[in-house]
Amino acid sequence: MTELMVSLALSSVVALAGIALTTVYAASFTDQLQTADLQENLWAAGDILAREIRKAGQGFAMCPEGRVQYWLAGATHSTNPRYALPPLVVTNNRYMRANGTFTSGIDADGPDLIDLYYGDAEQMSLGGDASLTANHDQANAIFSVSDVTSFAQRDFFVAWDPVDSTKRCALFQVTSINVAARQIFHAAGTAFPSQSPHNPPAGIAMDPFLAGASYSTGALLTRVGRLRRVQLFVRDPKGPRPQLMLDRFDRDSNNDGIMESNPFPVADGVEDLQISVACDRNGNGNPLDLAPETATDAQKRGDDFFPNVIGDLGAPCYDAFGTSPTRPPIAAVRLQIVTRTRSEGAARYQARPALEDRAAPSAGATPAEGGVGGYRRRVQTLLVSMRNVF
Ligand SMILES: [Ca+2]
Ligand SMILES: [Ca+2]
Ligand SMILES: [Ca+2]
Ligand SMILES: [Ca+2]
Repeated sequence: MTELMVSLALSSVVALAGIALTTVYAASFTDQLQTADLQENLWAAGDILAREIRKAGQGFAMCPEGRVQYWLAGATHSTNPRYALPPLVVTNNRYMRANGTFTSGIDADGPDLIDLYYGDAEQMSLGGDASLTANHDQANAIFSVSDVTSFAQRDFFVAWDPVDSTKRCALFQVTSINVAARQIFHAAGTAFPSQSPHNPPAGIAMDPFLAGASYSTGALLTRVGRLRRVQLFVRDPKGPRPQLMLDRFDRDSNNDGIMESNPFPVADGVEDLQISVACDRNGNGNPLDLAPETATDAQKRGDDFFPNVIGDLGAPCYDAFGTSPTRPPIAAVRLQIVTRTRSEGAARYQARPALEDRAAPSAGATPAEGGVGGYRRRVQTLLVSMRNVF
């Protein structure tokens, strides 16, 4: 009997020890996994963002300051000639809620969203330039060129004049090709693809980006291929499962030539994405005047980065549809990314840090909202210079 009790007691001790050991081991293993995820998600998010941002403006580098006039589908004749395609557009405080809808954009406490526009590199490498053999027939939407073999219906292309710098770049979409006559058509309208919503109606003056009515013999058409729009943003930043999302706008379900949203997650645990852009806004010739860490808010309001402090001075760069073409182009983008662990551990960690123009969470914030709690966090800062914009 005594032997049995001793034996039972011993096996209980052994079993308990086994359970305790397993629990400790599991906690440590989960902790290691979460820490690895935290770092991997941070690298993944930074890598994807930097790679996409470097592509912004690809295909338009020959245009003065990377600017190309673009007919924004649905806009009116009076406003449209003022549009140029911005390689990069940052929307401050805009993110996707857990239910898939977006904040209004005036939320004063959230991650930022970025839109990028560029030509598809693979497509571009297939073809070179074609030069005009006659003046642009704008009334009939015809470009007569030396060679049409590298162009295809639906391709985007840039018209520009390497000799006459007063004639800026403009973006068109091929609606049909007459191979025998070597003519490229750019009909405007909504019957895609025989008409394109991205083409200006015939007879529209392209000022202020074109000083003259249109392009003359000798001007060039450069093939862009597919026009890409890529959007990156955070989903559910204050909820249980924050993620970095990417949208390629690569779906056209109703075949109207206007690409539709189709977002998917690219990195887990991304809780904040703060973006500020720089151009030579203070006019000293240096597009990257950085405020030092010790700078006051007033000094950061005067530096080249925007918006890197609460109440920063108004958008100074060429950074959105319809902004003045006299504004300097964006020279660099600064990204600040925060990742957090998937679940809360027993230990208590610091709150989400204040970054750029986003303040630290308020004292009453829950751990998921960024407050003090069991989520571990990591921060990365990246400075990406623009490769295709001058
Ligand atoms: Ca911001
Ligand atoms: Ca569509
Ligand atoms: Ca400067
Ligand atoms: Ca600033």
